[in-house]
Amino acid sequence: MSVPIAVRSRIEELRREIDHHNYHYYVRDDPQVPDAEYDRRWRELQDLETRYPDLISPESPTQRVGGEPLASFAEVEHLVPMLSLENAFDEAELRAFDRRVCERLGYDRVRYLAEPKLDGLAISLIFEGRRLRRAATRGDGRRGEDVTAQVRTIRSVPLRLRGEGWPTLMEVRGEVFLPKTGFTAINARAREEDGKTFANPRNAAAGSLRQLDPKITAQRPLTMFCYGLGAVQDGTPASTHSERLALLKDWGLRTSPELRVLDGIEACIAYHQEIETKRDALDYDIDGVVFKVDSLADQEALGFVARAPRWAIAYKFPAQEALTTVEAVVFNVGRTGAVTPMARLQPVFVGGATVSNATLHNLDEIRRKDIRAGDTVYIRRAGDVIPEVVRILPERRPPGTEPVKLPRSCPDCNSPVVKPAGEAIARCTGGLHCPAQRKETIWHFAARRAMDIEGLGEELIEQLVDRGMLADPADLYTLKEKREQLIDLERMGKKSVANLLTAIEESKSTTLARFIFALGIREVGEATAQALADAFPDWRQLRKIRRVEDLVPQWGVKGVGPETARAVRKFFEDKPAFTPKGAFSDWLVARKIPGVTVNVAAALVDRFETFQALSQAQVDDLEQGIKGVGHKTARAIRRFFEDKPEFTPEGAFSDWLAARKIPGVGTKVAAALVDHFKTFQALSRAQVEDLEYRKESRVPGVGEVVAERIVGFFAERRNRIVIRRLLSAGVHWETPAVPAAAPDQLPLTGKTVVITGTLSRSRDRIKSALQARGAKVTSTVSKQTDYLIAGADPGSKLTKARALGVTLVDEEGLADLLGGD
Ligand code: 0OX
Repeated sequence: MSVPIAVRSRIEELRREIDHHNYHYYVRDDPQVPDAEYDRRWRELQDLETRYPDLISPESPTQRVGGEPLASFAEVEHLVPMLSLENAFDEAELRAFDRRVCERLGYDRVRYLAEPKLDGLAISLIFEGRRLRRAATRGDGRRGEDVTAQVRTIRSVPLRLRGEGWPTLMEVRGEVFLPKTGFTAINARAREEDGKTFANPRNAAAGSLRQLDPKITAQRPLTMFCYGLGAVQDGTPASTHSERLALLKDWGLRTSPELRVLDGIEACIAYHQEIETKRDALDYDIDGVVFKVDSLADQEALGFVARAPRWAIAYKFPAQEALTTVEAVVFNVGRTGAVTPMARLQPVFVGGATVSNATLHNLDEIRRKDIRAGDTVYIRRAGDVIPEVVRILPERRPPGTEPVKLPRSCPDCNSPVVKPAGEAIARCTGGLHCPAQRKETIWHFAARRAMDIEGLGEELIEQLVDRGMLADPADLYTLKEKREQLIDLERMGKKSVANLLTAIEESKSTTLARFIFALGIREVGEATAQALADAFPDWRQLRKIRRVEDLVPQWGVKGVGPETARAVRKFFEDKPAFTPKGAFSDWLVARKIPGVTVNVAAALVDRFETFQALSQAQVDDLEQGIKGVGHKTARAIRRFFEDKPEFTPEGAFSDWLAARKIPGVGTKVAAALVDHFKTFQALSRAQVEDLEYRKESRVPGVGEVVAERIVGFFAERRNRIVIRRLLSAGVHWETPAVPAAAPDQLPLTGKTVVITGTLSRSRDRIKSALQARGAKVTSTVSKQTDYLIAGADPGSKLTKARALGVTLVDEEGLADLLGGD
């Protein structure tokens, strides 16, 4: 196919542009165009290459990921062996290196090139002219593995060099690695997919590069910093290592952004310190700093010993990982009540310090890593981060170890510890009185959005608690009796003590919502506290709450969904025949007495009529003329009754119901229905809405979980004591005029209200306003409904209400109903 010249040059132009943007994006970290611009060019190039496949060349940016998975990696020989580095582990060793270099060269001081030592994989690239021809792993230094297809997927490795003046052939040496952020992302994905995660970025980089299928490598955000050259043919003149690296950078290879040329050893020591401080902030793992004599002539003069050059050294940081054993797993309670596990370790020197504790984060993490007391573990201490257990060595686990268990009660206050299903964190329920949580509780209580005690900051609370002057929020109101002690506190002048005491006094006058929020009930934020205060303007009603249902009322029967509810309703609409005898008969069948079939049961009930009579019947009586009952069945029945089976009319009713084969009604649901409605009559009259199980929150934002927290909080005797002390110290708020009255005297007591359609206020708000006035708010219109509050687009509820003659109320009418509120 003939290709128009214009297409040829457009393709070349697009490739150049894309290479250029890749270079700025991946090598210089400095994107030049928005992603969309880049994508547009990319798509155009792809389109043209699809239309003119003859023009596809291996150097095209679209061809980074190509080819089939390899069967194995081919072994290749390096043109010049890849050397290794001598190590220095302390300053003295580094100084000794510098002395040796100076002596051999006959100088007082030497210029060094310095850069961080990457913890990745050493790779050698071969460029012929501008073209990348081969990439190989270090291997044993002489021979490595051909990973060209894999390395071509690394965006910061150019397939064609930029600029000009490249040698006819050169080996570029550098380190391929995975940035920390990429490592986190890969592991997050692996955790979701198959749970097999990498222990560290180095392993992840190695695992990614050693993929026979380059398509997999392409999905890993690997990158490469280049730090030197191997073989060079017809090289460009450069007299120093740093000039060489500058050339590599101009040609589009990535070099370390931390590269520095330093004059003399003192500068090297300072640089090492500087990088160590920076270490955690770098987005890649490093394990030291490399120093190289900068002058190439001096490098040559120094030469090699064994496989290591005399002109370079790695000054390593203290190891961040070490092996030790877990002596015990203990639990600590944090300021917020979080109960967190810690490993007590056989002390070990790691990352420059002795470590004897490591965080275990939470129980799920312990399970995931399967950590037990007695295990040998890798621990990691990076910078200022709390040491953590990386993994265990299963092969070193001694016999008789036990999985870690969560303590049942708080180690600090003995209150129960709970771990809600689906949450990682276990918590102490001690709330207001747990010593571990004191500071946080008091701080929250005094916060601006809570009781708003000005001048009571974290630091002061810390001091007051540490000196035993405060143990819970109620103690704040007796602080005035300790005025002298307060003045003793550091930095507390008389005036600030007076100010603090005034602020505490003033905080007594508050609002109910603030007070509820200040109690620090878990999950009860400001909005929920406000909603609770609206729904329970009378605090005593809230305080009395003992059951989740008081906050989240339930209707209908558990286990009955809408379809079952309709099926039950339909069943009873057909007026099924129900007699106590029939029920008794079904009860008998359900007992599964050998030989007692439906017919036999019916015959037995026909003959004996009552449970009493049948239960006393002897084998002889049973055998006499009952159709289908032989001696064996008669004895089985007798034996059954000798065990004194429990018989109740409800039980029989329930068995009757279960035997009716109503869709969705098995023995469990039947029992629940009977338990709820008790009699046939009541159940047969139940409407779908009486049957269907629903729960509805009475207070916006308070679902079952929050309700459980509230119930749990008030159930704790010690919390109630603190509250009583707060109130008797004089904490008070204004109770709104409306419903301070007893519930049976509220304006809407006894009225049942249904809300439908769209109204100007949220349904939840209207509902709580109605409830605050004593109304019962339900969700379905029935004969019991007194008012239907109908907003815009009311739907079927309005039709039903009209049919039943229910009073209809619009927005305006609602305002009247709420007494102009
Ligand atoms: C690194 C690194 C490793 C190689 C042999 C002589 C000098 N891991 O970051 N090696 C070298 O150079 C050595 N430089 C580095 N930056």
